[in-house]
Amino acid sequence: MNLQRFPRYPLTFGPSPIAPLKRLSKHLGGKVELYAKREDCNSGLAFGGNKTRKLEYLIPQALEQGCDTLVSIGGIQSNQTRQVAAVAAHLGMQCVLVQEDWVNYSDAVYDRVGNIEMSRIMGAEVRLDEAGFDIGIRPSWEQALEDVRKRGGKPFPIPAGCSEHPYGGLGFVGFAEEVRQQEQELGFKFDYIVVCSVTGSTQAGMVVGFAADGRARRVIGIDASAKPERTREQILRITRHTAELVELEGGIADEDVVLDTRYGGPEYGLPSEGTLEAIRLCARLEGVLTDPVYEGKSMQGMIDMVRNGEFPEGSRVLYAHLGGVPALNAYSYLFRNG
Ligand code: 1AC
Repeated sequence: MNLQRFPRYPLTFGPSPIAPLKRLSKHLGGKVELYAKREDCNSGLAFGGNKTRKLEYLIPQALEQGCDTLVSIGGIQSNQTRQVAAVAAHLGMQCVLVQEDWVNYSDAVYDRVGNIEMSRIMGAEVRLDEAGFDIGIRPSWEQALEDVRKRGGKPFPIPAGCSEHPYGGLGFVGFAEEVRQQEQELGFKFDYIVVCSVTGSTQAGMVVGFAADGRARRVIGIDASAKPERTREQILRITRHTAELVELEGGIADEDVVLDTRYGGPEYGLPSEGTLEAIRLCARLEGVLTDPVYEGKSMQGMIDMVRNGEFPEGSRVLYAHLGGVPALNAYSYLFRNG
């Protein structure tokens, strides 16, 4: 596998920490050891997160092409757009963000707090758009690119979640390599890796990265799109493309993409009672916060699988915390009583 040939612009602190979730593991019966890899603490740029790791492989292209404006898209409480805004500010670039109406939810200040608030503070031009949830390429985003060109700028296109960008999967190939190094220091290997999936490139990169040591199917994606067929198709496509880019030996089979569809509902961006219970449980036992859109759903999935005995006794499970927490403020009503 050859990731090294791709230039990387450092935006993260370095390897993100791996911390045991001791009290949660004990609470769930102590037969499975849970750990978290903290992508939510991976950078000093507006709290970082999984997109910051991905952007490390996109930004060299933006710089090489002489682009002056990063243009991206997501929902109103998108983590992607917040991280793109932070990177643009950090590099002295302009930023245009399309924020579509992906979530059927409106806390009083849903479009003013959390991620979108931070993007505005960091100077991004934020465009609200009424279109609903869709992880594909969107006319609103293409229009934003065109508008930047018309006003004489040079846009660099960054699709939702970085996922449809040809290099969108590379960052999480690097994640797997980083985990392998950390495993050497820890003296053991993880049996499973649990990750939230919506637009697909986080899981795709991991599948490629862990395929290199035979663990592709140990990457358990938890769908949070509530449209899992589309998400699965996109993960598989990005996985195959990324595998080719890094010259992974052995290729990728359909079965290498494992996507659990039990926890994504009721809709993208809306938590179930089970999601809320998982968020509170992890927060109260570990002081680790998750959110109703992304990591609350993967936390719910992991907890449920431990409770159901779906991980063999003695397994070590690595939960990838991707950094969705800034959206929490936008869901304050759900937590008004804790
Ligand atoms: C859905 C890509 C996504 C975001 O933050 O906008 N994770």
